[in-house]
Amino acid sequence: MNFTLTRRSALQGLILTGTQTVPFFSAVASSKAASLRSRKSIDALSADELENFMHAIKRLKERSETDPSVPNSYAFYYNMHNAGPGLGCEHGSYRFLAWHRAMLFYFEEAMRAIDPPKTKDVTIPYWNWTLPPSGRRYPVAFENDADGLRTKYGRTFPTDLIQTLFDEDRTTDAASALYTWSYINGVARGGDYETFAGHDRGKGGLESPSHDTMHSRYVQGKMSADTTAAEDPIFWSFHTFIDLVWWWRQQKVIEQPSCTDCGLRGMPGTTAGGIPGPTTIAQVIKCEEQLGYSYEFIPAAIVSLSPDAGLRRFSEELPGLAAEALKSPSTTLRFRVSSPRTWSGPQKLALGAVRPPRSFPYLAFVYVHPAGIDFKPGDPEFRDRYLVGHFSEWIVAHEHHEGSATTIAIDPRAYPELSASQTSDLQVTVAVHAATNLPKKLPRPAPRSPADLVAAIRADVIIVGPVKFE
Ligand SMILES: [Cu+2]
Repeated sequence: MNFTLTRRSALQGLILTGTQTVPFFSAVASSKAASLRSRKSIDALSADELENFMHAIKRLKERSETDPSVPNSYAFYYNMHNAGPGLGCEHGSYRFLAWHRAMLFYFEEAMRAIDPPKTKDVTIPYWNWTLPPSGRRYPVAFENDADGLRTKYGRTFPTDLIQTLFDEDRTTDAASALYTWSYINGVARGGDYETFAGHDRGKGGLESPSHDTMHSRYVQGKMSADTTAAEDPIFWSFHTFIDLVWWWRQQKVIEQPSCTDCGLRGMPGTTAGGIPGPTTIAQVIKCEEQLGYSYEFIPAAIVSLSPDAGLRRFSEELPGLAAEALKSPSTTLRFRVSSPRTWSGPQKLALGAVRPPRSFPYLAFVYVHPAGIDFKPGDPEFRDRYLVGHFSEWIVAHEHHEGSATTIAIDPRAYPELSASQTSDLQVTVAVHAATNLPKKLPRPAPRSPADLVAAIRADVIIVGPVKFE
């Protein structure tokens, strides 16, 4: 066993072996053939597995009830994430996926250690938020719904356990999934590592828009801001699915970020069970070999990777998202752009300096239409023809506030109306929709009307041009 890996030997290992990783959890790795732990969908758990998971969360919560600073309690772990600028979670960089993978590992270890033997085999179940929910809006296990649970899992659960997974600040309206697996799979398996996972200048394609949108628009409440998100117990299952998507990409390609400082801040270094835990990115690259877990996962659909995959329009790819956003206050930002000289191949539309706001999360849709055509987002035909993409932000109290360019790829073959238009002037209309159900601790109320939103945008500055085809 080698738990005293030095940075030097880790680096040498990386240099010598290229994309291979340094074995870290030798103890875990050596016994993995016998006991590789498995993370399952929360909807696929047996009644006993669900009860043990609920029980572990409940006991962790009880431990922090009188003193939130007690080590290895529920508050201890949510504070690892929610600690605020410069301290807690990593967002907006190549550390995003690795940091959250490490945090989930520590949390899972804490659940297993809290009350064995009942909790000794618990793993964090994931919430596959690309599937229609088993409850009204979430997996039924998170909905404080005794009848729904009995129907799904075949028996009753104690009321206090059911309530353990619920958070009353969440939005609870019935809804279907916003993102399809086809879309997430495209994000996971297309592009290079930086495009997928993030880089030193900002977010990758998994973090934004889908991760951000799910935090602030789908779940809302405490999940809308990085300083409160992990208090909501759905956070752990939500992020375990993010981790699964990275793992899914890794079934095809194993990569490491090219960082010089690969440390992960705030990691305790020792798990609740007393074994060494990861503190660097290099220690969390391979789930099975380094951390001892894998995923039980079957994609929702066999996803075609044919060259025609890029032909889908936004409205076909994410049909629910655009329709859902129309329900909340919105305002538009307009930009004139010159049409590309030729539409002979895919085009990139670059939106300059898209900044995270400080006081409210938003979801924004980008339309490109001939200047003479009215903007009609409520008209499905208009959306189908001219809606080309989206971006979103939740509330992140972090250092990264300079803004970065967001580029949206447009395949002209999917938008014949656009490439056939004779005009050399195009209108880019960005419809900004504010999320409304925000954490109670925020200083300013959420925008509730388009006028509030305009004021909030002025105060916060979301987008500064230029907007142009590249
Ligand atoms: Cu998150």
